[in-house]
Amino acid sequence: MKVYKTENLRNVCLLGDKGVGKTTIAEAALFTAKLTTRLGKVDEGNTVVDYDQQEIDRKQTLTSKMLAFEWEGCKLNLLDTPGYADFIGESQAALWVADSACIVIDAGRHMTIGTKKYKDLVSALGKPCSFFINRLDSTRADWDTSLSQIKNATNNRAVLFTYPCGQGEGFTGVVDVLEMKAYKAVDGAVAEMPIPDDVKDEVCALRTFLLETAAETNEALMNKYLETGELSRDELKTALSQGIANRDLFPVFVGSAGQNVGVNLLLNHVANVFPSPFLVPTPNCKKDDQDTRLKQDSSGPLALQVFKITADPGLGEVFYMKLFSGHLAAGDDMYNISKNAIERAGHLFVMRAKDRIEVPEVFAGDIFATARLKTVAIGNSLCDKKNQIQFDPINFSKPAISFALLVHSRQEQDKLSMGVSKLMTTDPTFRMHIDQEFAETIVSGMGEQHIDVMIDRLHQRYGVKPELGKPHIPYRETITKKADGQGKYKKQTGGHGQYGDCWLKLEPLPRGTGFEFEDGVVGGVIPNKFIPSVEKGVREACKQGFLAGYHIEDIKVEVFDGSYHDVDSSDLAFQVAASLGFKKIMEQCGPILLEPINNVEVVVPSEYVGDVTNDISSRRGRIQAMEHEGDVDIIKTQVPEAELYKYSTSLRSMTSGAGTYTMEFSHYDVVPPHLVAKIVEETKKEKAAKENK
Ligand SMILES: Nc1nc2c(ncn2[C@@H]2O[C@H](COP(=O)(O)OP(=O)(O)OP(=O)(O)O)[C@@H](O)[C@H]2O)c(=O)[nH]1
Ligand SMILES: [Mg+2]
Repeated sequence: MKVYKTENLRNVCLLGDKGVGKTTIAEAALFTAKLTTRLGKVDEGNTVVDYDQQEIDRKQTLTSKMLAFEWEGCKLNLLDTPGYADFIGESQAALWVADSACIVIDAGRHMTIGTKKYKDLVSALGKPCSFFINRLDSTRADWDTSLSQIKNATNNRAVLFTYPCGQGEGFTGVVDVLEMKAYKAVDGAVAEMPIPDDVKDEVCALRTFLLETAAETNEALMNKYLETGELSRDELKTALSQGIANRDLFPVFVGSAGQNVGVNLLLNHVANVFPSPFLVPTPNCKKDDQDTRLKQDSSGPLALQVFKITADPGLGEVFYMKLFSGHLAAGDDMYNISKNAIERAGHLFVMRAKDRIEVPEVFAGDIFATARLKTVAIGNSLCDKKNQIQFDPINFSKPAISFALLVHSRQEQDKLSMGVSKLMTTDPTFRMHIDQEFAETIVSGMGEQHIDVMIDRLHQRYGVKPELGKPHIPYRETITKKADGQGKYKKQTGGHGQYGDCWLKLEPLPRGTGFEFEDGVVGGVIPNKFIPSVEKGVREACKQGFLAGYHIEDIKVEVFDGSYHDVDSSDLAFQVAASLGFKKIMEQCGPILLEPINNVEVVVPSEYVGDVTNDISSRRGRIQAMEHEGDVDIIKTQVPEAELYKYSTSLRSMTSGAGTYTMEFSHYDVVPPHLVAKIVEETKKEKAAKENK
């Protein structure tokens, strides 16, 4: 492949709801560019793009793919992404480095809530955006409805660049509005055909509208258009590119990727009209302590950002980067500002799904991959050490669901820890931590399907298959009443005996205080050296719990009296005495169970508010506030953590995938009495099962 300069690069990210045909478009693009000899089908598991076995088995895209190919004098980097919400991190990273998005819509389903979410992602980054209304051949196709919804979503700035000839069973082809040429598919290959009479008038009117739109971008162009009624190709191209780059214009394409109709025209316009990286500024970065956005220009300073890491059986880790500014040749040094380390760019590759094509150099705006880097993580910025530029971190959604991973041996645990940390380097939406209290490995991800895919990967790549469990709820215990009493430990077993005796007073403290210990002993009835032993015994007993084995908190313990023996008293004897006494006194202190309560903020389209709030109530949640913003509602609520297991899945099914939520720990509160017995019993059963293992 030739080396391409900035003006001839086009980085387009295909986004859209699951199953709308993104991968089929990418596949049709490769076939049209004669890089494959047949049109791959997702259903038949023979696509170049969804090459991973997990993708073939599930018939869906799981990770973003970069597809570099040459078209009309340009290098197109198409980025195919997964549509299923669990894998949104892949879409977020791909969009970050793209210079425009193409949102794919199913002409039978229109702007679904999932589609709107992707549209919002593009708007939030201020990137140029186009649409492809796909599946025009399907019986449910109604492209007019799709188009009017797109117009609504873009403040009426969406314009058809291609026009369909019929739809459903009557779908025969697509017309290029600018070129006034029509195309159909013959055995999957693109063939020209005459423009059908019944669409001619409409296409002419659209062409005039496009010319007027282009002419309106500047006065000289408008004057020329008014005088001659035409614009040159270059004038049209420049004006439309600028309009798209400024988000004044949202091109809309139509077609059937399944039949390979309309994809060639999308590629033509991407090459000829879509903005080159020159017209699209970089993400925000810090340069000389100032926030700025750079021009994507090869004569600018070296500035790269890593957006994706994959594991390759031959190469090890493969690092995908965008060269946002400057020029990079194989063998050049790069300074990883995020890690303060120099890295060398060895071989540079342009990627086409899993195929690597080596190139000697890359220019600003290009996306490429390299290997054998030592310090680089997703989001890291690389630059010249003497001219430091650090990009903002890539916006990834926060994990929404957690599970415990259970294995049965030390050896499996080692494999698990290693596998999970490797997977974490390739997926920033997959996290792990060890819960010290229960000695559990807890993983978090975007949803059940995400976790399921990760478990499969752990099995396939690292040979460990953990079971998924519900993470333990870190309940706590506390007391409601004051009480005091004696703890005494006396043992005479011939020779040296054991003697410890202490009087303890227990009293409740305000929620969140923790543990306090007071030495109220006077007159040396317990020698000073044994007071820490009493405290240690009490603390140990607090850890062991009283009702159900959970930590006892928000309690004050005072040792106020006792006795000792010159020979038999020891550190251990006082620890045991304190612990025994503590447990005895607890019975009179009205012990209760506390549970963690989380602040949960749910964002849903207004039509689902009723269902979501009812569901929150059934989860013992308390609504704190409701806010209305545009067509969504924000519900602020507090819900016990125990009721939030798999909440992301329920919320998604309740809201057709549109609802999102964030949560964080708020405080501990009393478990309602009718639930205590059940929790105590479950905990005891679990303990017994653990001991029997
Ligand atoms: N009839 C018809 N079917 C299509 C068309 N495009 C795609 N399909 C089918 O729709 C299904 C989903 O297509 P994909 O290309 O996998 O969709 P996707 O958007 O990549 O899906 P995800 O990767 O899950 O987000 C497959 O069965 C395709 O064969 C089309 O133009 N017409
Ligand atoms: Mg796909």
